[in-house]
Amino acid sequence: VSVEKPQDTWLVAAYACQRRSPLPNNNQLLTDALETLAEEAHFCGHEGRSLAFSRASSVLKALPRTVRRVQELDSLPCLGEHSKRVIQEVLEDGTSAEVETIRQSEKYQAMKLFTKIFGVGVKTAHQWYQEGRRTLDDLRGHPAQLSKEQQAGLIHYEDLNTPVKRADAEAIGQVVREAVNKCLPGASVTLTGGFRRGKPSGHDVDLLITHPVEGQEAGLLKKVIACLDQQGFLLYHSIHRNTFESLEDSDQEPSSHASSMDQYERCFSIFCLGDLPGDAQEGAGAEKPSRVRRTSGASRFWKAVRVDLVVTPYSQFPFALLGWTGSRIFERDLRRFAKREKKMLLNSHTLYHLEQKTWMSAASEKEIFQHLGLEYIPPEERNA
Ligand code: DCP
Ligand code: MG
Repeated sequence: VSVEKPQDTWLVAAYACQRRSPLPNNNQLLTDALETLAEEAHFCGHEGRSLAFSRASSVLKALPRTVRRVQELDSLPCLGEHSKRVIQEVLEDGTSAEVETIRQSEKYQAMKLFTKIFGVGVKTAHQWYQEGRRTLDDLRGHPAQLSKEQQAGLIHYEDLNTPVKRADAEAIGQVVREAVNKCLPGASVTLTGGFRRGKPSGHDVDLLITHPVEGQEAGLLKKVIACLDQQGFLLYHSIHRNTFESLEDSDQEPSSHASSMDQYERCFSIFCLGDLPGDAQEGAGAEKPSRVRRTSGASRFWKAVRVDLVVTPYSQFPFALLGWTGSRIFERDLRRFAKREKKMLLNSHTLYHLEQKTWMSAASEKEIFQHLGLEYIPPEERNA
């Protein structure tokens, strides 16, 4: 009589902020398929459906090895019938007919093309699609209908859709650090977003700026931008004012709307990443002074890179750092966990206890995890 060895089952927590999701992702073929479905649902305005596919994908990113059979997934949370069917198809055939049909569809391709333009969201992309536009040239023909941001996005479309390498992100971080320190000695610049999670490349460079003396950071962003612009680093920039009211000073409760957009003073910019000054090349597209360092590419000696600069008061810095490190699903589940399991509101500024009606301060990310009763997950394991 043989005793059947119980099948190894994976124990995976339901909230992404309770899971460790290191790189690399061992199930990329499956997560790519599920993320296409999530994206398609998002393009159609079906946010709940989109989130369900994103969550299914995220769960697979926590698995320590590649899935071979769909039965291995029985113990996992967040996997609905539809996701499982697609996973099974990909495991058996290497591809899912439903996913391939979406990828080939005219609408998906146009929406993808348009939403990859800096400054274009799903709403605008959809409107253009309805108007019968399909290509970037269809848009270039009507520049007056585009915002300044979108115009810059179109001009630099190819560069901005080429992954940014870590070395380039660090070079830009250093340039910003020098400018920041010239404007305000003692201020710090922290590389966040996907690069802080250890990703080797990303779509942009996310930088947080703060100063240990609260209040010193006021007015800093304008000066830093002027300094960078003067040196020829900026191809485009737009500053957005801080609209976050200090709620601690009022008796108002924070909005329970789980907004993912914070209200720090920030600058959306496009950087010019190129050769060191002095190597300036003649002709061939070297219209812009080049600064950071030489990048590959034969005919041109600079490239455009999206950079977000965000300024935070020191006391809010740990919340900003936690909120800007991501991943998106990790952030979403942190906020959902806080609200549903702990009756607390978390955003990129603060943590508020809804029942005790108190604000919870934190000097580090670790303290925020502690307030939430969560095990600390380092940035490298937040790739949910
Ligand atoms: N973020 C968020 N919700 C948003 C926008 C951003 O929670 N609506 C947070 C989580 C992201 C981080 O900010 O991880 C940075 O945003 P990015 O879009 O730059 O995302 P990543 O840096 O993770 O990805 P990429 O490597 O593509 O830049
Ligand atoms: Mg990023």
